[in-house]
Amino acid sequence: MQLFYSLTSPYARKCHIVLHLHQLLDQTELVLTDQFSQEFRKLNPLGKIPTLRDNDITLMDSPLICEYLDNKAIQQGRPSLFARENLDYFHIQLQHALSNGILDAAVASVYEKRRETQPSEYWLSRWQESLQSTITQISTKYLSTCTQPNIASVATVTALAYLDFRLAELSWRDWNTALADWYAPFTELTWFEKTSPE
Ligand SMILES: N[C@@H](CCC(=O)N[C@@H](CS)C(=O)NCC(=O)O)C(=O)O
Repeated sequence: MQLFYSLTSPYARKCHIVLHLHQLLDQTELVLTDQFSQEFRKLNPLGKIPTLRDNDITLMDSPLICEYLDNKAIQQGRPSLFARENLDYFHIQLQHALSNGILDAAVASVYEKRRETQPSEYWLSRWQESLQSTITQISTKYLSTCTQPNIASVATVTALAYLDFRLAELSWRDWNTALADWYAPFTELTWFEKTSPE
């Protein structure tokens, strides 16, 4: 398999973490990618990172890529990170989706701040409001445990790490100390350190 990625893409980092947790790294070539390259656009017409290629299938969109990797790991005898056939399945998918939503709002804010013209205060404050309310909802309703990472905890950790990396001025820990306490131990784990952009 080949994972087309960049060191700073949080969506790619989530897939990279799944490769670590599922011990699939030795079956995967990590290909550093420039999203503007025409070669890459032939592979993924959306020009979005990450993209996964495995034999004759090419997948984009990190939730789909993570699910594909999870399938592969199950076939090799490892337990699912998606809690398949479990009552928690939809709760876990919901936390995954909310965490991706944090990434979408955060990445959009970063792009907006890089605009050559004046960034839109309207959009920046809308995205900040989404970040703040989603962090509260995840913290009060969906937190999964640190001892057994699953796709939900991986996605939330990835999203919070991206806020630290690109939007540290938001000081998200001040919005929710419970989530900050939950997050802290993850930052000591090997898979967190080995996939860090810094
Ligand atoms: N929904 C996609 C989002 C991927 C995405 O937006 N990736 C960014 C990098 S962080 C990208 O490739 N941006 C380039 C662009 O939008 O042209 C996913 O979950 O993989």
